[in-house]
Amino acid sequence: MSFLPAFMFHFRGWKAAPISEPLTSNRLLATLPCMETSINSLKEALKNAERVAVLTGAGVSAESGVPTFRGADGLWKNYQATELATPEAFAKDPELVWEFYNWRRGLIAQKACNPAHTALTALERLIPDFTLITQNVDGLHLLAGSRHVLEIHGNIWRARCTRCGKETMDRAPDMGRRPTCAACGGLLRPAVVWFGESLDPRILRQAIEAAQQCRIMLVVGTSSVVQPAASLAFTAKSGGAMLAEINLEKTPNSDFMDIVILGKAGEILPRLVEGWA
Ligand code: BJW
Ligand code: ZN
Repeated sequence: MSFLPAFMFHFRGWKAAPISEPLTSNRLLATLPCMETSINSLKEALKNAERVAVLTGAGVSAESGVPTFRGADGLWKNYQATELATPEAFAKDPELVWEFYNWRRGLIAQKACNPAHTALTALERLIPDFTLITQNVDGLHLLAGSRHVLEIHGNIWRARCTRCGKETMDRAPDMGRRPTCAACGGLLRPAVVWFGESLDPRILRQAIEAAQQCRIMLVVGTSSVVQPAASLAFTAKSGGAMLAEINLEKTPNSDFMDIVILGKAGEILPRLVEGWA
């Protein structure tokens, strides 16, 4: 059997990403008093903050059923990032890369935003100066109604021409094996940021400014291993911000945080915005 059919079979057989380290009832009980205090402290701090930045990652969409990258069943546990999410991979085999992205587009097209996305739209309405920096390419923050969103790793629903650079938005779940530009006929590529590629300097600059100027940064559902996104928390801290992390598990940045709340984004974030007087 060739590589391609096996690859396709796996894509079709994919299930929603499970939570990598489930909170057992014992663990939840053990952490509950501390977690309650942390949630209340963070909520009070948010009520007094004029400027807030939020950095989100794949964990925010996990409860919508969108696979994460590095969890037990994450994309990069089952597939080589170097074969699918680098410019070299695309140059070598654009059809394989498009197959991967078409599969993900088809999957994400069926998903809806979850209470984590909705809570962040509510937080944006409560905070005078709010910036949502997301590494997610699924577009679910925008679908939920968040307005000031910086998609630092691009958007899976956009494609960019490799010849003329023109970008188009296309929500078709399947773009075909070798989609081409309507303007010049050049080969299209997904308008996402692959490993080894620079982030859009304009968007990155806005993200850095938001991190420098915020009073609180929430870091939600990211493993904090991919740069330069992970460093935005350090930028915020250097500017004097309070850092709070919401994740199922500790990350390499946890020790640097002022508050760490272990739990599901879809459960913790709604609690931060409920009942503001
Ligand atoms: C939940 C949850 C629930 C689950 N509730 N939580 C400095 C040092 C070393 C290396 C580098 C460096 N600077 C740059 C690099 C190279 C590279 C990099 O960072 N490599 C590291 C991995 C080592 N970075 C780059 O190449 C970047 N480019 C760049 O910097 O250009 C200049 C440059 C290049 C080369 C060298 C030096 C400078 C570009 C990075 C692009 C990343 N692209 C991807 C793919 C996007 C397109 C696509 O989707 O196909 O972006 S990779 C993938 O990782 C994706 C994500 O946005 C990104 C981050 O992943 P994320 O969101 O954190 O997801 P996970 O799965 O890792 O974590 C999920 C988390 O959620 C977990 O913690 C769970 O516990 C948690 N969770 N359920 C709460 N319900
Ligand atoms: Zn073109």
